[in-house]
Amino acid sequence: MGSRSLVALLVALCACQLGVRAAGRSKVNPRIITAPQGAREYAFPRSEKYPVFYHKENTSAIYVGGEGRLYYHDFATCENYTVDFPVESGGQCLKPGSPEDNKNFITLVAKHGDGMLVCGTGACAPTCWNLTQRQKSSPQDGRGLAPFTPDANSLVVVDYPDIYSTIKKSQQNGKIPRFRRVRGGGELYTSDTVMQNPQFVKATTLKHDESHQDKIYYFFREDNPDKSLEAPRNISRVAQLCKEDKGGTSSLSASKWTTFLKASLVCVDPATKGNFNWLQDVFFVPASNWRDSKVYGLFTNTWGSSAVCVYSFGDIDDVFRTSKLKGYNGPNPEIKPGQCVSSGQHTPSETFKIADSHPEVEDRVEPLAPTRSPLFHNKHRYQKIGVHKVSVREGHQYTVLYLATDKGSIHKVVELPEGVQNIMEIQVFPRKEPIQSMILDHERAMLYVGSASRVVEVPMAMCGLYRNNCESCLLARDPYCGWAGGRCQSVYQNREVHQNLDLNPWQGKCQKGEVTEADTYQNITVVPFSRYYLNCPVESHYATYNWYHNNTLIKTCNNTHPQMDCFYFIQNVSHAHYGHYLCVSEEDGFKQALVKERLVNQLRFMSQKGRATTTLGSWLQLLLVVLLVELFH
Ligand SMILES: *[C@@H]1O[C@H](CO)[C@@H](O)[C@H](O)[C@H]1NC(C)=O
Ligand SMILES: *[C@@H]1O[C@H](CO)[C@@H](O)[C@H](O)[C@H]1NC(C)=O
Ligand SMILES: *[C@@H]1O[C@H](CO)[C@@H](O)[C@H](O)[C@H]1NC(C)=O
Ligand SMILES: *[C@@H]1O[C@H](CO)[C@@H](O)[C@H](O)[C@H]1NC(C)=O
Ligand SMILES: *[C@@H]1O[C@H](CO)[C@@H](O)[C@H](O)[C@H]1NC(C)=O
Ligand SMILES: *[C@@H]1O[C@H](CO)[C@@H](O)[C@H](O)[C@H]1NC(C)=O
Ligand SMILES: *[C@@H]1O[C@H](CO)[C@@H](O)[C@H](O)[C@H]1NC(C)=O
Ligand SMILES: CC(=O)N[C@H]1CO[C@H](CO)[C@@H](O)[C@@H]1O
Repeated sequence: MGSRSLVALLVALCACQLGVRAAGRSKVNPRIITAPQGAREYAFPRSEKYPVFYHKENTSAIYVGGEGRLYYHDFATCENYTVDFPVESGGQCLKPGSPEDNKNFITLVAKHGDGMLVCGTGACAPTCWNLTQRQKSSPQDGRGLAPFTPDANSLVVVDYPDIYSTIKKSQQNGKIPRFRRVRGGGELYTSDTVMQNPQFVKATTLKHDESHQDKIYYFFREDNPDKSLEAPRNISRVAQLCKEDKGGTSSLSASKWTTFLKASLVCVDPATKGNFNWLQDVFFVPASNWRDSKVYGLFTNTWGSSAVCVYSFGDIDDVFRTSKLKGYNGPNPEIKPGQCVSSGQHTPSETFKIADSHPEVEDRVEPLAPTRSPLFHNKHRYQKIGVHKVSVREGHQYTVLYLATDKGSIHKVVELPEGVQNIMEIQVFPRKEPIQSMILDHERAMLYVGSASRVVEVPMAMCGLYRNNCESCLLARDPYCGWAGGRCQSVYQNREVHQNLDLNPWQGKCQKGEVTEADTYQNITVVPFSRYYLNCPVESHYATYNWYHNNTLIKTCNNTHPQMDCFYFIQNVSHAHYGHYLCVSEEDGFKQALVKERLVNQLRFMSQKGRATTTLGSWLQLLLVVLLVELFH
């Protein structure tokens, strides 16, 4: 940690001793943020190989499940404690191979009723505990809720009192993965023939208009039954189940879901026909009408590019309700496959038989109308997605995507009227540690980002980065920030800030009367008929630098040489040359005002302020420029 970061420690409100990498160092070009402003860090006492994270919305605390131990840390109050969860009964590993088998890795920390549910591998004897007020209950059998050894393909959804899980209940290998209801309204599982080698991504429950229509949706990848060479090997899917499913009526089907259907998810770029077939992560965005609830799907392709496709649950429901079943040409029974029956009823066995042998619908789920194409795609290999809605003045709402890269950083991508814009890269961890978890607190506008060694709480609004510079504040097009009272403020502090999120040009907004900005332009007096140059420091080869005079573009520097700054020469200063000059850098859509100079006519200015004419320093600079120009010719 550099000395400047140490200074920043003093700024932190909370006196937690452990490293708070806050505020302070902001690079000159804050497109890449290495020390997120206002971020707070909690480093675990020891590093954890398979950490799991739980954060309750609108609190400032995080729970971390590690090996045999649960950590609790409150970023606001510094309250912290640990609860030990040792292996209870010596373990039951059949083939104790790796020493890891003899440990209790916590794999689930979730809210359940009034308390918490904590489950772990228990050395091949999955075990759960209730945790209330730091007190753990006696251990319970956790089979189906925790795996026997840490397993990446396990998904558990707690929708109290129901719990759904994809974790196998027996230690024997070779079991086909299933999606189960393991707690609540009776145990059910998926037929072994309805999915081919599934890899589960995420699941959610969704309330429909009537409670017997409530559904569970889960997203997964599976092997493509089409084995032709040009077909992708993996296929991304959404599956539906009725929450009130009671299983079949025969002894063979009594414990099987009878309302399972699956559909393919399409995410294809229409311009290149590029197919993003590998579903990496999803994020659910609820709406007051369930049909408008959305799922943001993050897809990658074999070349390591990513795309985000957005689907509505209304469209997903339409596909399941109206599509033909793939390969089924017989008549439809009265209760159609996938249809939820009234509370307390069973799906007729005729319906179940058809659905069980034809679990896939023919129609595919396409992204939102009207474009039915990806929201965007780019060359990064993203791992996780989070979506936050930020409300700004006049009731407008903007959608901000947080995308975790495979290099320990997070991209902040804003949906703007003309398309998405990547406005910031936040390097969360000092040594590019992989991001294991990214949790959003929508209410408090915070991100909780976890690695194997720490959790960092990062505010979504980091407006101080824009250096209290009106142009930078507006140019950034960060919906969390705006200009008011001479400062770049967060919309959570002041809803009435000025922003630049619509399609209107930003030029001039900073001089408008209502924007009470201290005139931060540096006044420079220049003699008429003299030579003058304006110098904009080049901070990045990849950036483009633009000089504006009275809000009109006058010069662009591209592919800039690192030693060669972006100059603008005025051979012979005339009246038209006076006024406001602004240099703006732009990199990956991130714009920032770097130099602001106001050229004033010496004679007039002297009479007003009596300030000195062009200083010796600027004459020396000019000399240097002339020399440099000569050198490079
Ligand atoms: C944990 O809490 C104690 C007080 O209970 C405090 O002294 C300590 O600094 C806290 N540790 C962290 C890492 O915040
Ligand atoms: C979040 O917490 C704050 C303070 O504890 C409270 O005032 C607010 O109502 C809470 N918001 C929600 C949506 O629960
Ligand atoms: C744990 O909590 C759940 C729900 O709150 C309850 O049903 C269960 O009986 C509890 N188990 C123990 C052992 O306390
Ligand atoms: C530059 O001059 C203008 C007009 O005289 C004045 O309002 C402004 O404060 C000056 N700016 C600086 C940075 O001194
Ligand atoms: C600058 O412009 C003025 C008027 O246009 C002209 O008289 C003068 O010779 C010019 N000076 C130089 C150095 O070109
Ligand atoms: C600068 O580069 C951008 C992107 O490479 C290009 O669109 C633009 O036309 C270039 N401008 C100039 C003046 O070369
Ligand atoms: C720019 O503005 C200054 C002062 O507002 C004025 O003197 C000058 O003529 C303007 N120049 C152009 C090209 O608009
Ligand atoms: C990207 C990709 O092709 N991933 C998987 C597709 O499915 C096969 C077989 O299940 C896996 O081996 C690949 O890793």
